[in-house]
Amino acid sequence: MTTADAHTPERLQAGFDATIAADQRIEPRDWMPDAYRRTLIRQIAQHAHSEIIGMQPEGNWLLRAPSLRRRAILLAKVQDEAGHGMYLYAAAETLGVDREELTEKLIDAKQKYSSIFNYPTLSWADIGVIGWLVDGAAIANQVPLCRCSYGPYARAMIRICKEESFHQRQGYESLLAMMNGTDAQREMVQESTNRWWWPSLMMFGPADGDSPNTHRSMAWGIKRHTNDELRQRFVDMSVPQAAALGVTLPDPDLRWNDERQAHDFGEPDWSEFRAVVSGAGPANRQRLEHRRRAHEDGAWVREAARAYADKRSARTEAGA
Ligand code: FAQ
Repeated sequence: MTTADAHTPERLQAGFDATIAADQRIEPRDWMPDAYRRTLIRQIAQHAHSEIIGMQPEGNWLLRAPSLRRRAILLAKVQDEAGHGMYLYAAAETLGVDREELTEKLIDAKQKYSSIFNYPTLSWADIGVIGWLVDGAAIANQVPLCRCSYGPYARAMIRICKEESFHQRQGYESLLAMMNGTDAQREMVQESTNRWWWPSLMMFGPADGDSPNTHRSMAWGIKRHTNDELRQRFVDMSVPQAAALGVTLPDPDLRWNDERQAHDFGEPDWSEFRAVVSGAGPANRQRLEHRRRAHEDGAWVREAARAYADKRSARTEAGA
């Protein structure tokens, strides 16, 4: 076989298919179908944007945390989220897109971010519940992504999941402290759980029958489970945690099904999900406006960094 033969479209596709079938990783230097590249850029960019926008609901409570210890923990968590966004933008860049371009698409509302971050944080209990339920759902969804077929994404996810695990625990621990406090604190935790439960279930995406991307993403080894499988796993995981905490999950249809060895549960309000995803959620406008403003305010930092980099490379060239 000549080198030219090895690069025919059929052979390139066959090489890609063989790598996926052997459950090995595709790396940036490898040939990949355009649709695989596009799907990864879409998912990784949405994921990165979610981490960056996800800093806002919690940032809202940084100056109102009830103690220095709680503030330090929350600050560390929000900083981790910025870091996750950076790892993910870097992973997306290995696919040939530019972080600047992705940021523009986010602030122009041309790319999505997770629906969950379009809900407001109304009480301090929301910070604990975000750790418990939102990070809990993120972990259920993201641990399988550590085995994603695209190497840079899979490797970024390993580190992210370790940090998400700390995020989940700090939230749960903060709720335990409140549940051991006053009646008013217990009511606050229950009220917050009532508001966040259904939006957390929506984080997993539409029901399998309405998910246009799942089938192909699973065939490519990007997603390892369907949206409904992961949602079920999250419900089964959360029920004993809610019981240990002493809160009630706001779903009258939630019960153990012995035959399925899993919990039955009610249907999320999919019309609400569609509204939030299409920009009409309670805080969509506020989140994007805030992000846009932060981007404009940061222009001088980007300019200074560029000028510094230019100066260094000019010096290196002069010295060479
Ligand atoms: N929100 O065909 P599918 C975090 C869109 S990070 C908005 O099922 P797919 C950390 C979907 O993009 C949370 N849009 O799509 C943290 C698609 O639209 P498109 C983010 C959604 O990709 C914690 C359309 O609906 N995590 O929480 C949502 O196969 C605390 C059809 O859907 C990730 O991004 C949604 N919930 O499956 C930070 C994980 N669901 O693009 C701060 C990686 C679906 O065709 C504080 N992503 N859509 O126009 C994934 O696993 C997948 O992309 C899914 C969606 C499962 C989210």
